Amino acid sequence: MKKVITYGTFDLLHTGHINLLRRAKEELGDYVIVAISSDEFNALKKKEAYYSFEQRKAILEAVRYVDEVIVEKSWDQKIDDIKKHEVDVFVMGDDWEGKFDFLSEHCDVVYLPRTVGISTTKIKKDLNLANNG
Ligand code: C2G
Repeated sequence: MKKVITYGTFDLLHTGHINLLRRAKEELGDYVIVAISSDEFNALKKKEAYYSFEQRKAILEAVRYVDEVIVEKSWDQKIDDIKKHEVDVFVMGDDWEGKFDFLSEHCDVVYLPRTVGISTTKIKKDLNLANNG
């Protein structure tokens, strides 16, 4: 079994997230683990998620491409996660290109093109405009 892991907040789940998860499952391996940022870690990332960790976890667990959801609590847990879960491939969108190359000692590191034109920030902005004219 080829295991893939990815990390993120995954708030207001959208097709950009889904495209990454689908490619992880269909192209990179056959078991996909998603490490979802806790609410506390989001604060460290200066990100405020609309959905709580529990809600984001429940949503991701319902995605057909996701086999397991774990929590991301810090920047420093990736190597331990890779070892503990016997991960073969680490994947992120290419907005992170190069940032996690140090993991290549432990597993393959893949950066996939981000889906253009969609983001949680854009969704919030568009909704705000729609509501406030
Ligand atoms: N993504 C994408 N296309 C988009 C938007 C997001 O491919 N249009 C990808 C990102 O590149 C990332 C994943 O979806 O790989 C999750 O995105 P975020 O929730 O924004 O993740 P981020 O806040 O960047 O957290 O330790 C790593 C961090 O937790 C990453």
